[in-house]
Amino acid sequence: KYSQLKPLNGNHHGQDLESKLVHDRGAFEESFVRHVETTLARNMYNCDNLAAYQAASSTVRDALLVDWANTQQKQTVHNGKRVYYLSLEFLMGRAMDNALINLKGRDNAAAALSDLGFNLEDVLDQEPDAALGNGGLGRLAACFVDSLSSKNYSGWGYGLNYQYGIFKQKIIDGYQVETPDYWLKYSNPWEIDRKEIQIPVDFYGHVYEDYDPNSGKPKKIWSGGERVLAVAADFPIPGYNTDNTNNLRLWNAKPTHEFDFTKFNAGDYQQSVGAQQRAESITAVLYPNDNFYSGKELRLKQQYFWVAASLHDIVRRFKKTNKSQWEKFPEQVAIQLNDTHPTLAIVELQRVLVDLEGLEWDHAWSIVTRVFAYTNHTVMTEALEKWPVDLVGRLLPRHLEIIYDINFFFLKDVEHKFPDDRDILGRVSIIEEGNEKSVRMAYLAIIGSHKVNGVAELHSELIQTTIFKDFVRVFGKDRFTNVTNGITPRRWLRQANPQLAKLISEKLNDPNYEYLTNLGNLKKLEKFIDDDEFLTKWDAIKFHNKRRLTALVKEETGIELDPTVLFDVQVKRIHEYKRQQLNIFAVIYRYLRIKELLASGVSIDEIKLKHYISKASIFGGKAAPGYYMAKTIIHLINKVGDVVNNDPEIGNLLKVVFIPDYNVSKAEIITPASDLSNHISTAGTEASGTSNMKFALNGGLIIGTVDGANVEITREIGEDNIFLFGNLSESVEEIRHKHIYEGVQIPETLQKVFDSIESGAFGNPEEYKVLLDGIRYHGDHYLVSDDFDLFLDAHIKLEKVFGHHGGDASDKDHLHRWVKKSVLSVANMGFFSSDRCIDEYAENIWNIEPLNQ
Ligand code: T68
Repeated sequence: KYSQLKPLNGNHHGQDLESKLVHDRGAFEESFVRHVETTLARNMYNCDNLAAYQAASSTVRDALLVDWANTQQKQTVHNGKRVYYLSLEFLMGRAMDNALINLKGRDNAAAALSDLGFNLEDVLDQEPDAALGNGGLGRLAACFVDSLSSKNYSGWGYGLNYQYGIFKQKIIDGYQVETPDYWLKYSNPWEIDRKEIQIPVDFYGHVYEDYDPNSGKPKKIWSGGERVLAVAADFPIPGYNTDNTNNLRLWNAKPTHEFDFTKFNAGDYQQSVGAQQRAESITAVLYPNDNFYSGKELRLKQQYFWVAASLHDIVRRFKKTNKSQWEKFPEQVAIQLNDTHPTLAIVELQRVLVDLEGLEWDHAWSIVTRVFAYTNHTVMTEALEKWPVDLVGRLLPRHLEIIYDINFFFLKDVEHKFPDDRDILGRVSIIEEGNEKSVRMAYLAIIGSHKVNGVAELHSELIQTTIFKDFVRVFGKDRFTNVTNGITPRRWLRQANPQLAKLISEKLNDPNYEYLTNLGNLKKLEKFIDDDEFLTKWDAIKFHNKRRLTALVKEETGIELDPTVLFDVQVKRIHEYKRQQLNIFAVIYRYLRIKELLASGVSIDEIKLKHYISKASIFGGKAAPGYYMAKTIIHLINKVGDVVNNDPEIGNLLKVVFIPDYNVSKAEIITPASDLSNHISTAGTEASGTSNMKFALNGGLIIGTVDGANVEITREIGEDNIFLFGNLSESVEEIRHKHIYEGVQIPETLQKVFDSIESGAFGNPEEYKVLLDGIRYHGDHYLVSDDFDLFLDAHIKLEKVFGHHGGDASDKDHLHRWVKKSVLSVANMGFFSSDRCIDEYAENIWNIEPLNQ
């Protein structure tokens, strides 16, 4: 049947329709009006911005669907290897602007909407963020699906369609308050319901042994106790400058309506319906922890539900063309595990092959290990998943048996390889013994994969020398590799910073923005490093973007920022290891010093000239709802803001703002507006970081530690264009040890800060006791005391460079010193395109090639 399918030649009705909707003003308008009248059942006289967004996005969606259907057909006909990216999080943000950019239909849509009396920007602003992720890990997945499509790979994403994304953050009296993110309040035009794709997923129950009537051999049968349906919702992922439009499939949990009438007598009717209804709770909500394992049963249920449905779908697609030729499976399928969250997929595939398809254990296992690869995103022990054996055994009895078997055969090999090392067996066992036995998911992921990668060079080195070092001995160095993270320049340059993207396209003589898929071309900007006019334009764009952020800050917080001052930004999840506390302590120190100078009779103007430049410290980020310390840090930042911003002596010399509810669409405003951003994690803790890349690509300079991808960013853009400070990762363990055995030394500068906090300058000092005591008395695990003065010094140095910026315009050399660093950053950021990541994964891990258009 499939051999009869012919690739489409592009001249059929669908392609015409797609092209028209996106590129023809009249066609766009006609479709828009039709959607208002039919899809929305409204009329043009009753069409507000929200309705306009829905009608416009339905129009763009119609265009996308044509490419999407053609892509699926092309990929089916080609019958090549596909990659499946399994991620519990896809932090997509808004879809419409991105789709318009990738389809090159933005100008047409703007013109058409304007004809109809709407402003494109206002219409785009109506779209709720698809916030199905926490932070870097989820956003990485979103960048990767964009690159898979843009670089013409056949690559699908598989995840969950949470009804509630990451919570919305409100700041009330300086405290974080969480409210639910019911993002599907209005129908979602980007989601194509695939109600016909329903996959049953079982939980609980028991395992028994039976005989296979064909082979006469014993065989294990799992009889599940609870069944839930996985129903597909598809999201088309358009590529940039290509028709290739891949699929992101997110599962919804639905009740089966298969009632067990024998169990439920008439009186239990109510209860039985209730139990069915609870099926939907599996995909109700995203767990809001970033870099932290919390071990909830519902989370494990989510993981298995998603993994079982996705694998079933993948296997079904394989069997349609290949029947049971399992040897071909690894030639047709590559599966990337985004962290350990989908590790059960390894066990599930082994179960499908052995229990359901009747393959021998070893044969099945050799297939499994050729299919999977695992990406690690952290070395921090509190984030490593370890599920209690009891829980796994109850929820997934057959899977636990298989895990034990995998472990048995693995340990046998290890024993054979290291006959004289008894200790290694306990260290590498998938099962951690102890009070509560648990399954170490990372170990299972390594054993079941052919490649394991970290996400930046330093991080990949660290996993091989610390948490996984025994596995390097067991499997050899070749199982481990590095793929440094990247970001999509379509969203993070073209969409977020249209003016800069345009200036670059002009300077590169690249009117079609080809550089967005060949980001190395940015290098050519270096030619203009002494072109005054160019530097002035560059600076003016930054200023424009700062004004845009100023408006957002005013709207969100009521605080008025002066866009000529240094914008010093730290936006990311709030976490002790990311050290927002280090940043806010330094801000407090600055404030105290300014107050001292003022008190000693130095004037504000003199302070500005000789001591401190004017700056605004801009924070944003969510704390996990149960993370008390992170919430305390948010509270402190807000209280410092209250004091500093309302101090009549200070004026624009210092402002402190906390932007509530940091998310992808706010990041698109904040990133292009930063002069300086903070990536100041304790060395060795931030696996990569990706916002560092976004800021540098937008001409913001970085103050950072020698950690994660900062190391490679420095190599690419040059040491002179980044402000590094702090203790190095190789010293961290020793320093921590010293803290514990010899106590922590608080430098005078930091002591001053602690004294002022304890005097009640920022509200009740009791509230900050945990924060201060953690540093003073509980070992200062994140080395705040050790890096504090180094951080202050780095600021003195960088502020000298920023200096008269925005001041004396006749001092062009000085004025442009900062701007030149900004240009050199952007010019050398080509390496950090997620397109480069995807090519590396494709070549070194997945063994797939792009499908020529
Ligand atoms: C981040 N991890 C890393 N985790 O912290 C960051 N964790 O350095 C890296 O750049 C990024 O991954 C991409 O590789 C996370 O974002 C989580 O969000 C997370 C979610 C659930 C459980 C544990």
